[in-house]
Amino acid sequence: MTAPTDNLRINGERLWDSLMEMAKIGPGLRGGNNRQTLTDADAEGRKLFEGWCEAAGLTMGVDKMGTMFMTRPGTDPAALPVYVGSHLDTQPTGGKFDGVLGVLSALEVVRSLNDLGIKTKHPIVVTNWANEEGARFAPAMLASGVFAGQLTLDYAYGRKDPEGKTYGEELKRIGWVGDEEVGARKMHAYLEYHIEQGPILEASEKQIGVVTHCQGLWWLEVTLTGKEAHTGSTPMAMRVNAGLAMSRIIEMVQAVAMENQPGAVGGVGQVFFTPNSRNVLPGKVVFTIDIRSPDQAKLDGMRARIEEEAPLIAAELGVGCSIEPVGHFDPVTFDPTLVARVRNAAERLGYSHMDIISGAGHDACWAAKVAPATMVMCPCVDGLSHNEDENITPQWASAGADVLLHAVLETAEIVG
Ligand code: HGY
Ligand code: MN
Ligand code: MN
Repeated sequence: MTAPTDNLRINGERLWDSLMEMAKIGPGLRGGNNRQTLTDADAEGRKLFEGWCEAAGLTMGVDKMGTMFMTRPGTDPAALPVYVGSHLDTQPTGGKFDGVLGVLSALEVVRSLNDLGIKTKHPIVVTNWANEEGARFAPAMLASGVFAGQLTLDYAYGRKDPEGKTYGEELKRIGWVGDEEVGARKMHAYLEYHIEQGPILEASEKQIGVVTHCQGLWWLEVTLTGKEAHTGSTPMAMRVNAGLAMSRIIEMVQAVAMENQPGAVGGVGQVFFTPNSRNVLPGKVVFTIDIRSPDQAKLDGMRARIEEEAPLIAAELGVGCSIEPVGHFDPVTFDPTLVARVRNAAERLGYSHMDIISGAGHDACWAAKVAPATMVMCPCVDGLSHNEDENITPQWASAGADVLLHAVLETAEIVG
């Protein structure tokens, strides 16, 4: 494959304008976004994206999970497409760039190829994966997980949000149930551009992250059964305190993650108390433990320790405990050929770069199961993400999109 020459760049201003335009949809309370999957805001963002893709001459396909595939034809109709994308859905207090940068940079790659009149042998498919975040419907990367054959469509359709609405119902309600079988599409390769969501690139003063691996993850949903009782008149010795059990289990998760340093993380981001009344001890506490590591043995060892110790901690307080895995993927090694193309592109374009392991999960992790896949990363301010203050500079955004352009072109093969 011949590499493009170093003067090929995307239109950074147009990319930034599109990012700011999309950020107006599903605004958060502090300048970020709340465009959760399958909400009306998500539907509005999808329509904006669809219009932009139509204007760029792309044809749309949608699968039964609601993932959007926008195709730029190649010169060889028999050649499998190069897929380039990420996700437009956000966390409830998300930033403007997590996922969105990858989808709109993929669109910018196509817009730039149109401007430059460049044709490629392989088609290019700009992709917006449904429900990457897993904030409303667990697990994360749900649609790409079904696409990669790791999860079934029925399982995905049945996933419920905290209000008890199912994925299937909500996808139908917003009118985005596609007709394509999920996973029927075959990929020549998959590339994803994403903000790092951590502090490494900024601290190292590098413009580009050459992503070689992604750490693995377990989401363990813990249900603790205590006894509803009056917080005032119930003597301490009589309490069956599920809230106390939860706090001790979270302390244990912290200790297990710290014992597995370096290269392990563990924590809890979501808790539900029932009845969640200030003066009632909870009868039920449900929370999800999120543990991750790039090291398979550490990841599985942490899960085993937590599954063994949590019930013992609960039992000491007379609290019932059940644990259900609700999300998982093993550590991922991205395709060395594609990784080298990203690294060479950064070098050719004169951007500082370093190899990096992704701390966050991405749709690329599941795409890597069915095709050669890799990622490009840019820094983010203070390493902050999943926070409305998430921020990047236009220069960072453009540098990564330039690298994406080059890696995509080398993979899709310039013709003529
Ligand atoms: O959880 C993750 O790593 C991703 O943000 N969905
Ligand atoms: Mn993301
Ligand atoms: Mn995210």
